[in-house]
Order: sequence, then structure tokens, then C-alpha cells
Amino acid sequence: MNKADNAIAVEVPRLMSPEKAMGVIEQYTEWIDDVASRYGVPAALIKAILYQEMTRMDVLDPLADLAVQVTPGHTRDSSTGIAQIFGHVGLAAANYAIDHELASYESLGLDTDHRLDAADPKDVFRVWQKLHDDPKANIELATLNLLVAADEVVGRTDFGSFSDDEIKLVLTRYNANVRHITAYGEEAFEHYKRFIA
Ligand SMILES: [Ca+2]
Repeated sequence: MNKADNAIAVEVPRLMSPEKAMGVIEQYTEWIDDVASRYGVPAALIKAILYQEMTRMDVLDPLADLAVQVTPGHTRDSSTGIAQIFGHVGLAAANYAIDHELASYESLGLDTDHRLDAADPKDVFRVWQKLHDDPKANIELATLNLLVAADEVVGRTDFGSFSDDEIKLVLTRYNANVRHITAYGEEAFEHYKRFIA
């Protein structure tokens, strides 16, 4: 589901309280610091996305995940796991890491004997399943997706040099395929500042 136009989702109960989301972030804080330093993405940016996505999950999210699992050939996709990543987005992030020699399929826990292909439902489902089952992989691919987003909307990945608006654009791009700052980007930026402090 695209949370950018969640006119329906607003009415359904959320799955996680802010306190629960903070608890999950606390639980994975060492791993977040690990992937942050490995890929040069600020830990606060990763935490902002995790907080934003977890607190926006609602009862429809597990239903969409179930639909992916029961669809013949797994030809459906859904945003899944604590960073709410689509299989095809995680796959693109993995391939970005491979192409930039930042990681290998093996190091990402994606056992494959061929280059993963977004046009192949089996490959997309392979990544989706990892995203769904493994919170650490979900966090790592979310981090790589922030790199992909920065590269795409800012044209650089040296986050230390980013203006506030550039950070907001990256946070926005994580959620929607647009080039202007959205309410999501503004909100996630407030969490980013909170996690930096
Ligand atoms: Ca979802």
C-alpha cells in the first residue's frame, strides 16, 4: 500500500504505539550503528525512518503481507517489516549495494546464484521473504535504500554535507516517488532531529 495516499488507512487502527516503536529501535540500536557506519548513513536517519514506518503501520499491513504469501507464484508485493520495504525496492537496494561494491548478496543474506531481477517475481519474493522474516536485514536494506534515495534526489551520498531540505527530500523519497518535500518528509525530519539530539 502506498502510505502517501492513505485516505483509507487513516481510519484503521495502528499496530504500534510510539513507545513500542522506540523499544524496537532501542533493541536494534547496535545493529543500526553497525550498518550506519558501514554505509555512511547517519544512524538518526535510519531511526527516523524506522520510527516513522513502525508508528504508521496499521492492521491492513499484515493482511497485505498475507496476500503476498498466499498469491500463486508470489506475484504480489507489499511493504513489509519494521521499515516497511517493498520486495522490489529491497531488491533494487541490494543491487545498488552490489554495483557500488558496498555488499554482496551473501553478506546481505540473499542466497542467489544469479543477479536478482526486479522483473522476476521469484527474485522479488526471495527479497520480500527476507525483509518479512529478518528485522536486521530489513534495517540493512532500509539503510541501503536511503543511499539509493540520496543518490537519486540529491545526487550525492555524503550526508554530512546535506542541507535540511536535502535530508527532507531523502526522507520523502523513502516513502514516495516524488521530488518535492511532503508532509511525510517534514514529519520524519522532526524525528531525525530528535534522534540526533
Ligand atoms: Ca505494508
